[in-house]
Amino acid sequence: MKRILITGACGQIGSELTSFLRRRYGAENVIASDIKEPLKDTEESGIYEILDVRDKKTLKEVVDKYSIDTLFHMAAILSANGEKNPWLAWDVNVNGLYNILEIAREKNMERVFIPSSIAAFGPETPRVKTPQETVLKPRTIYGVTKVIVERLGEYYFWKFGLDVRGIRYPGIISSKTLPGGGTTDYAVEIFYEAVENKRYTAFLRKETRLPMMYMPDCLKATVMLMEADLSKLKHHGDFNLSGMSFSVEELAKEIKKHIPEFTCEYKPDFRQEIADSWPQSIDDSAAREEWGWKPDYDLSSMTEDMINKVKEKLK
Ligand code: NAD
Ligand code: AKB
Repeated sequence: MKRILITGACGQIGSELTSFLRRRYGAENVIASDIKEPLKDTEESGIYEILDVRDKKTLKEVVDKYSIDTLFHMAAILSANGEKNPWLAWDVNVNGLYNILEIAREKNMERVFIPSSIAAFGPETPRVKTPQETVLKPRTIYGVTKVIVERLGEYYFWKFGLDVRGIRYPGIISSKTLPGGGTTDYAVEIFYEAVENKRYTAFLRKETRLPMMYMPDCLKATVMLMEADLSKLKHHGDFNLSGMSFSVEELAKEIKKHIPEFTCEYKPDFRQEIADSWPQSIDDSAAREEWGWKPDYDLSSMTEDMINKVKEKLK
């Protein structure tokens, strides 16, 4: 992993991953890209390229210009936005993915990271402690594209020897960049509203329980998997990963411990059906056995840190 290109570097995960990888591997070795104009600190801390992953020609030019040998492909359309525009979700998540895999194959790249999601599961999947090997019959276009990510990545591994790795991320909670149109976004929005207005209206029912993870654990897991010894991996692009699991009401109660005046209302919208088709908790024993995964944050430590960070940000 000498020269890294990140796609989707302005997103919720991409923005923090860029800083994390620049600190770890050297700013000059981590090129950030996105379809958007750069975030201020992403541009100031290293090289930035405007890049649409559906445009294979420009992707190839950027890869050649910086002699890229490793890709972190974070560009995607998430679940809620995907249901509003399934055609765009297919175009970015599948045609973009194909360009990434083809360029990585053509350039004989060392390693490629492509995230999957708990959205790869569906209503027929066991919802509690969802096993590593199970039914993948998602009902969202986003979930369908994530199954394609997993299966096509695995195909390139076996057919062409391309070292493709990936994690089925749970909902990611973070304070730097707002989430980009998913179903788990409530678990970030609630902190901003609690700190600013002491009230929040959730778009999911209070008993809705989903698997979640705090950003420091997400970054740690991503790098741990990318640095893992390939010979120890039995899985490649589809690792289950668990951080914590809570209902909307449990999160609201935890926030109330820090902000006693906080109240939460529940007005479910179209995202409820998506959440109801996803797991409530995840069995990540394969990640623990194959690359030593263990999270640092639980509901209580994440909540305390998020409140402090959001308060600082909104000062
Ligand atoms: P995000 O929506 O916050 O960011 C995605 C970025 O991709 C955006 O900055 C957007 O501008 C960019 N993008 C969109 N179309 C593009 C295109 N055509 N070309 C280049 N860039 C484009 O998403 P995120 O939360 O940072 O997610 C990153 C990855 O992790 C995605 O694959 C997502 O599916 C996966 N994931 C995220 C979560 C989560 O909770 N955040 C959970 C599971 C999986
Ligand atoms: C979403 O809600 O779409 C994402 C995800 C879990 O993949 N956060």
